[in-house]
Amino acid sequence: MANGEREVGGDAPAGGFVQLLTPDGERVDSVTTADGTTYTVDFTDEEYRELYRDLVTVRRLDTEATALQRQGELGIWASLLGQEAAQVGSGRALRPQDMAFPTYREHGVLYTRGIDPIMPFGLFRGVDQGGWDPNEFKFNTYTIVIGAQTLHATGYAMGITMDGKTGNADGEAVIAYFGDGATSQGDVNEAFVWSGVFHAPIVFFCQNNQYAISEPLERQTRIPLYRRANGYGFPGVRIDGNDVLASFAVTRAALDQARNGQGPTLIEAYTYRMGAHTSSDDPTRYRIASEVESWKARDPISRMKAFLTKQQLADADFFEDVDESAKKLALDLRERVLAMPDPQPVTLFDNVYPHGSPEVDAQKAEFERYHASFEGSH
Ligand SMILES: Cc1ncc(C[n+]2csc(CCOP(=O)(O)OP(=O)(O)O)c2C)c(N)n1
Ligand SMILES: [Mg+2]
Repeated sequence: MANGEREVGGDAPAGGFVQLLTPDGERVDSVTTADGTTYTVDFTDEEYRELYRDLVTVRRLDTEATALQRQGELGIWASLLGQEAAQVGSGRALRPQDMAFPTYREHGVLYTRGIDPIMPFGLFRGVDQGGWDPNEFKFNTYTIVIGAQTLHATGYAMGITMDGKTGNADGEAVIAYFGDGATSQGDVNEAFVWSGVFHAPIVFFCQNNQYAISEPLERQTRIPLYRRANGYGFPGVRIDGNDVLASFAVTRAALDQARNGQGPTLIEAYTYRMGAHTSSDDPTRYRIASEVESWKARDPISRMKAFLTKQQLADADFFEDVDESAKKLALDLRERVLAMPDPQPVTLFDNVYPHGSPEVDAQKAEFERYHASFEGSH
């Protein structure tokens, strides 16, 4: 079926998208897009169950983070609520050697890379830089500057090509995450140009959650975002971003093409930000409740649960076990966040340059003297 002809239960945007699991939990065997590519998945029963576990776990961790922020334990939180399938599906589609470049909302992808979920919490609590070793986990640090990571990812993808690490089935590939709003940034345009021209081994994964803070999608584009890719000379595919199977299938295929030397792909994951932009935002000021309600019916987790139940792949005990272990992880996370030590103010100057700098050292010394001047005073 052509991408342009597909209508799925009235929930597909005009122009259609790749969907392998309907909101009611019905499995679509395969989808063939207008360019003749057929997408499907071939999971074992256990793999289906594990995907469900991932979805529930990342949502539970996110819920805990939102609660921590509301209790004053985090300065800010950028919730992934509603975007679990886009993130878990694409994250699990990465092969171990693939490198990911996230924004600030990719907690679900981070989880699939095997990073301890505590890692970004220092950043949101304001007690450290929120870092991990990008090379160890093949997951770059969070980027707040909208769109900037698409350029970093493009440079990295061109670099691994020059290093001879691509061009075969075992090669490396790169994925860059960004939002619908980011597509209006110059950086993303430049990343598309360079990747297209240099045939870089990269997948651009755009989570179109319909908003850039308060700005709706129609303020970013007159055409569906995935069609932008045509202008840069590489394929664009739109997927149901609330379908973990479609997210896996299309990302896996695009990454494999990239590693085989067939150049970039733009994936538009059509989804919805169910929560606020961040905990500092009040979405009731710019969107109506009925819109949020209509997206609840397309929830990524309930459709997977419906599928597992209908196919008799899981029973009540399984679902209870998943909920319980997710809760345990979340409560453990909470305890560890509360126990994070406050940093000494002077550590602000650490890690500015890898090998130090006389200027920064001088500023640090002055800062220490200044703080010492308060000693003994009240
Ligand atoms: C270069 C730059 N400009 C502006 C901002 C402020 N800002 C933070 S998030 C955001 C909206 C991003 O929207 P989108 O790309 O759709 O991602 P989403 O937050 O919806 O995941 C903006 C404008 C920023 N962080 N960086
Ligand atoms: Mg957005």
